Amino acid sequence: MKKKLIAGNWKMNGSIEANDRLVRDVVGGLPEGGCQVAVCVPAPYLAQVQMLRHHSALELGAQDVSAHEQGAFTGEVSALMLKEFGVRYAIVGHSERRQYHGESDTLVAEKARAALAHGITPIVCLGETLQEREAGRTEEVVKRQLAAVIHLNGHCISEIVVAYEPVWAIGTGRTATPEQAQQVHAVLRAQLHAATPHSERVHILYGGSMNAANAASLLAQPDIDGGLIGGASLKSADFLQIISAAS
Ligand code: 3PY
Repeated sequence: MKKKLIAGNWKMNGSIEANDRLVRDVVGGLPEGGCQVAVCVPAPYLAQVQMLRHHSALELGAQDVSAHEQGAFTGEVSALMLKEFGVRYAIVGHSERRQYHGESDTLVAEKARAALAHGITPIVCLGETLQEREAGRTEEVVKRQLAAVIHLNGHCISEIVVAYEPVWAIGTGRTATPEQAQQVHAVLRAQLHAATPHSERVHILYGGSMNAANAASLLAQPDIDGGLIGGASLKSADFLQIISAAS
């Protein structure tokens, strides 16, 4: 059975001083032989965290990646650049980027493709809004979002990580119940299964206010293979508690 994956999403938080303390505490508290662990940090801190994690099991992630290889794309960071900093994962399609930066399903799929082309595992985020859930459209929405990624990356779809993040549970303190989350994860697993014989390899993470108190019950669900952790990844004690629940 594959190990679970716990990835922290720091979002736009951190400072050189705070990162130093946080990463040292997390690295120092990682259980031996435990689950896979990563932190997805703001781009300016990649070099610092790459140095701090050195020789530990903590993996490094970015929070976005350009769909382009190089050139006149002011402000963008390419997969090749991330690779030079030892980046293993890149979040793509987080709802905050879909919502505030107008990222479409197609652009998210292109970003996943750019990451995969350089050996970076995209953590593809998808999820429905409250309005869509209340209209009974959850399944249709997440399947559409995943279908775009499968369409463009079908040949290596077993290399991605999927993160189901219901938009109504992001940064709100509201969490999907384990049963609600499992229901959607099972739909996504079935969709992956239809696309690749290696669907069991794909980690399907739950994200959206996963914390130290609710992690164990979410992680006990058969199709929840880990978590993408927002606020709780900024506190080493909470993050380590989630890691321990997944190990
Ligand atoms: C959250 O936990 O709110 C997240 O958005 C994780 O990506």
